[in-house]
Amino acid sequence: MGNSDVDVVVVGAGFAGMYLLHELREHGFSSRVLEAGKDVGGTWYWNRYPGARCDIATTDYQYTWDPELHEQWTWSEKHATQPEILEYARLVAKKHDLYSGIDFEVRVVEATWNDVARVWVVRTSTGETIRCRHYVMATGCLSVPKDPDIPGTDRFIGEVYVTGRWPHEGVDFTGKRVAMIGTGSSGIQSLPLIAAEATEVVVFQRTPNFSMPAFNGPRPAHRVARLQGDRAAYEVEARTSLTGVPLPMSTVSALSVDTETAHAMLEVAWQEGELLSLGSVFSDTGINREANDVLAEFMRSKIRAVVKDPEVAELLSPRGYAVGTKRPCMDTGYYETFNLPHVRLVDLHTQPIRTITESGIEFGDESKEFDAIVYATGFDAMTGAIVAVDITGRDGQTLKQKWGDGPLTYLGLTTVGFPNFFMITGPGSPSVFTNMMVSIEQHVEWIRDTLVNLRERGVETIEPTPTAEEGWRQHNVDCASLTLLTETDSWYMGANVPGKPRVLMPYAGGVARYRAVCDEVRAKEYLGFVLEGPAGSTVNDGLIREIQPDVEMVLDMMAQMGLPPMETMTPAEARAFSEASATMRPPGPEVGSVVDGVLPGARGDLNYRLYRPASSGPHPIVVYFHGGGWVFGSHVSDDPLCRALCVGSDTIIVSVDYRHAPEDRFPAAADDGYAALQWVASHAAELGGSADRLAVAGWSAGGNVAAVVAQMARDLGGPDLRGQLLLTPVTDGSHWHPSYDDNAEGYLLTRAMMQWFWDHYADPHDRSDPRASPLLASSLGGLPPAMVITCQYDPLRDEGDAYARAMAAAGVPVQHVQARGHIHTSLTMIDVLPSNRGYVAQMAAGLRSFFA
Ligand code: N01
Repeated sequence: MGNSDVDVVVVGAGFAGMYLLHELREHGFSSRVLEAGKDVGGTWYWNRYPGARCDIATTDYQYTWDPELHEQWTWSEKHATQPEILEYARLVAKKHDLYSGIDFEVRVVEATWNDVARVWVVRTSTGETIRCRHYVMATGCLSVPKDPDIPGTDRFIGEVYVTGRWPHEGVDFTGKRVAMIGTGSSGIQSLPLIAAEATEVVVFQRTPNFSMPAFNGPRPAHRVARLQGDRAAYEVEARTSLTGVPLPMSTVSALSVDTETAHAMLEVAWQEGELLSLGSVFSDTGINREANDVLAEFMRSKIRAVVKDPEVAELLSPRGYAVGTKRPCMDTGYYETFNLPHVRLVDLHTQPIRTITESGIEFGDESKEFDAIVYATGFDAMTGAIVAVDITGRDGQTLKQKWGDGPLTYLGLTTVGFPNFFMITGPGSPSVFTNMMVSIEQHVEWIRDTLVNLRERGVETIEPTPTAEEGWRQHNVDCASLTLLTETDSWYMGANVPGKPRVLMPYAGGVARYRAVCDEVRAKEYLGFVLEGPAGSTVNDGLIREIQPDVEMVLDMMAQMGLPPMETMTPAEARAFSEASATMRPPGPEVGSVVDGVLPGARGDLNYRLYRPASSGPHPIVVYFHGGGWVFGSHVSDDPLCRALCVGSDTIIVSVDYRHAPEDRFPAAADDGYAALQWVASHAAELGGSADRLAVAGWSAGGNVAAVVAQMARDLGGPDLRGQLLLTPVTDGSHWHPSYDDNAEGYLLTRAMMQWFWDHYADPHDRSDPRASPLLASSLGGLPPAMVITCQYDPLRDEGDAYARAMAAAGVPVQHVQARGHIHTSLTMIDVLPSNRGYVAQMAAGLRSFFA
């Protein structure tokens, strides 16, 4: 029995607990590691079913923290077997004397936070009580097999096996009639070997899974070569990848190539036999269902090619959910097994299990006797092992209570109400979406560095703030909503365990982004945490990621391009740059027809582009003004947005150009805008629309023009407008609102750039003219109904918000939409940012509402 008063208690001696023990010792922390099994290895200690292998290649599924291991250990195959991985774990434990720091066959019964002494009090199955400052659950994501939820499981008197708790001495199925329930990774890996021995196997399948052959053999040559060439670079690439395995990022949409080409590309990845390679052939199979269908159909064709009975092949073919939304599997001879005469597949949808009996299983209208039943029915994943221990935090709240509606964590590492409590690869971290070794090492190192940091500063407790935790939950939801993951009932969603809350538990934002977040939290002095010590408490409240994840990706890409700031360009350069950028974006949806024309402006002709819906007219007409700071842009520069608004609102959009600064300064844009509106009103019928259903719309400087034109129409005798749609409009050039400070350097539109626009457009004394600053009009009453959309990370946010509020105060019906996590440009990026779809739909609905 070890010391009963230590710095850290770690639960679990799998790869996470082992590495953490090593690091704690290296950094002078006393610790106890408690492990329920008899040896190290965690999941690889328990999961001994036949055929158990890791399906991440051995080039990647290994520790990187001890470089000597690469010399001292050589993996024999591409995909290591469970015994070999266990041997590796043992070697590491022996080499680093870890066994001496681990108590085996000890379970934690309860762990309770003592807020006075600021320690965790841990009671174990051996009756010992251990006090520790920090308590770490390194219990793994898939360690608690889910309870059997099939009627009659207790009745069966034959042999019963659970894949996740396989007998250490192995099982001989020779001459036996075996029932296998479950067709996830464990079932798929074990079936061929069980069938090789048994006289009869009946596989009970509820949902077929997507599986690809492992093509096991030597380690992947290209990875071995890279490791031998520059191991350090390879490891950095793994840590900054999406999944923890270096893979090229595709830029090719699965929908951009014909089926034959798509299948040829997928075939190359298929032959590689690597779990993550199929999903990285195309850029969009993880986010677009139609693109995913290309991959799904390819995988189904593979099943049909192997399984001889077409009916069985069809039953084995997953349908109705996207590839990757359930954990994909790797197999060796799984589908071939169904060609054997003694193997039968039972589809539980047509022949459900009625009950398990003393001697067999009653299903459909059949009753069959078995000698053994193998449950490959999965785990209470991610949270099961953590809440299995009775963990009580501050104020007597248990973790189980707190997580009643789903796990809540900050970074997947910590949770509010549970000071000095850490989880390794917990819910809210990338964990099971990744190469676990990479994720484990990152978590261990973050916890280690944090404990060292706290000790150096004399801090006794660390606990996240509710704001940070809620922000992290929201960010997880935002990341998940970009994917197809939440559409499927999977164990990722907790959907495999009856009664478990349906929440996507792992973080879907990827390894690189997650690592950057964790590093940033530390660099910002533990943003989102309360630190307490004898010297008092420091509350560093805040949110670590508020920008929509897809917007962030675009910002990262733009940053990598190292473009010069626009305000350092001449207007001509800015115009050329804007036009060149427009050629790279997706075109937007098809509309019924597009007509280009010319109309008279205040001082000469203006180009316009008319977008007509496919439906029959006459339609309402929206006169649209483009963005570009009054300096650049044109009647076609917001083309994708105009198309989306046309299709979504079933209205004609007439996108009108106006004269630009600095050649034509204030009030040229306003005058042209008003002239254009008058012309459209008087030519409505020939444009295919109705003059009595007119509205204006615009984005940014175009939103300014639209707002000004609406005021001019009110004041100068029409035409009557039914509405105004103002997307992140400029409404007040007279002073910088606080959102200029919040987003000064920020997010494509900066304070400096706005300064540049204003300087080109209007003299300072003109900027308080309502034709430049509609917010400053003496009255806002009598304006048409408005929809104003502002974005959280936009210097123009506050003036847009102010305009919406001021119009509402003046009695104008206003729909005010504040786009969370968005930047000035992001709602115009049609078909680039999935997170803007809802807002674009809202804008279209706003237009429809004007004409309802
Ligand atoms: O468990 P699973 P697993 N009646 O949950 C079915 C990792 N792992 O142990 O899909 C009938 O995937 C269930 O059906 P359905 C890996 O991350 C890794 O196989 O819920 N059937 C499903 O078919 C993996 O994803 C490796 O409709 C029932 C199966 O049982 C995770 O562990 C190897 C049922 C369970 O599949 C879990 O894999 C093994 C019921 N009442 C595991 N309840 C490698 O790295 C459940 N099922 C190689």
